[in-house]
Amino acid sequence: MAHIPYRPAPVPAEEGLRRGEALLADLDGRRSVRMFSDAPVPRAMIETAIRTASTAPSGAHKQPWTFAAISDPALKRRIRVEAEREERKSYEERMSREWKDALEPLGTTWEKPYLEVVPWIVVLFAQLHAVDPQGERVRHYYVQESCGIAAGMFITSLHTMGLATLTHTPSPMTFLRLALDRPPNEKAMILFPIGYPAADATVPDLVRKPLEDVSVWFTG
Ligand code: IYR
Repeated sequence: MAHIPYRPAPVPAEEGLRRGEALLADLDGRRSVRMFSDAPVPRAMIETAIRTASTAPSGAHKQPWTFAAISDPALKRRIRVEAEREERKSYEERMSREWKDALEPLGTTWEKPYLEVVPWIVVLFAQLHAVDPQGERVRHYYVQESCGIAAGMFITSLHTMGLATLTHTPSPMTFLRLALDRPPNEKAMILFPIGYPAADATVPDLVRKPLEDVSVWFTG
């Protein structure tokens, strides 16, 4: 592949820090939301968030992701019914006492009414490998890492547009591949309900770990 010059406009450190602090303040205000408004969200905003996510770095630049965007009410209903069927089994039979205790402060249950309230659901599928036009398997690398980074950038984009979401992982998620008719090389990784938060939405009063608890420094 040809290499081309990369000359982003220089940012003086002071200005850079100011920008970083502004982004931090904005992202620190982001919360995972489970209470949504049914107010419509323009398709262009979902497209922008997907295009933003797709700028993420990825192993060997394979961009091993597919974002499935759903606004069809019948499909949202099906996803809710099937997600709740799995979640109910998880909460009642599969999750350990320790796991349920860890979730208790968040107040989550197997019920997911928001899956039908939101104007959009986006499912992030990780492409475990690709298939070329001759039907040959093409390897993908660091698929989980690449998709994880893309997911973070997707969430950041939604937040900056004033939208709310939740990283929802109904488990197992195989029903999503079937419901959305995706090929066997794609594995559902995260389901994002997307919309504006409900006017009376509440979120758990959680606290983020301070810098000292999330970093170690080696400065010589
Ligand atoms: N997937 C379930 C359970 C759940 C698990 C974790 I870890 C969370 O942080 C939140 C929920 C659910 O969506 O309810």
